[in-house]
Amino acid sequence: MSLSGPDDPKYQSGSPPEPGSVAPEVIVSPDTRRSNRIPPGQVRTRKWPVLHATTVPSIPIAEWRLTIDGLVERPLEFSWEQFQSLPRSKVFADFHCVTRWSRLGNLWEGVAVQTLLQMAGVKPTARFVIAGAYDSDWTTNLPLPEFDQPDALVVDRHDGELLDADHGGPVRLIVPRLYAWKSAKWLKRLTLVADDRPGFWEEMGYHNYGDPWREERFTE
Ligand SMILES: Nc1nc2c(c(=O)[nH]1)N[C@H]1C(S)=C(S)[C@@H](COP(=O)(O)O)O[C@H]1N2
Ligand SMILES: [Mo]
Repeated sequence: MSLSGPDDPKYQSGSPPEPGSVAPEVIVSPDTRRSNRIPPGQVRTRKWPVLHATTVPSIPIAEWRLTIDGLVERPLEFSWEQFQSLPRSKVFADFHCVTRWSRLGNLWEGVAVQTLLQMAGVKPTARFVIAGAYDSDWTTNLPLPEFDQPDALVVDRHDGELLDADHGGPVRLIVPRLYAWKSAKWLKRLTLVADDRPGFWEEMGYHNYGDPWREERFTE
């Protein structure tokens, strides 16, 4: 089947794409198999809202780099061409924003986080990941166990289309198990660290962990 985009009338009115309908090579995010896919306090949107803290950075593709560093055996840096030549993966996942919208049944394409972690070789002392982005000093912090999952992806395509700049293109992170603010847009750097370091929204009072199923929205 081909997944419909947010502006497709079928998507607007119909039920969300089901995990059973995706191609066999697509990794299915386990939360899409729940009988109720909408976490507590969330409402389904058929559109895809755009949300970020400041402005959309412009990133000339010739200058784009993705770095993986910190507590790894082999620090990595990819140019756009190098990133495009990596083994590719597809993930079917739901996307939950803490401002209470959920966009169900997204088909994400890119390079699996686990592919990158295997290439870099994670040191046993690593416990958290800091995702840095091209919108100045924006970061978000993630626990390594939720980051190091088969459905976490560094993506450049969504529902068959190149990811546009508003939604984090050329490349963003997708971590379906956590609220969407942990899915860094305009991804620049993944740094493995031993000690946690709250990121932009976490410093502003968002929950440090961010599990939508436990409604970890804000720090008490
Ligand atoms: N670099 C960066 N990534 C970011 C943000 C941001 O401000 N900067 N905002 C986050 C928030 S709060 C949300 S809800 C999602 C929204 O993604 P979308 O605009 O593609 O819907 O991106 C997340 N990733
Ligand atoms: Mo958000």
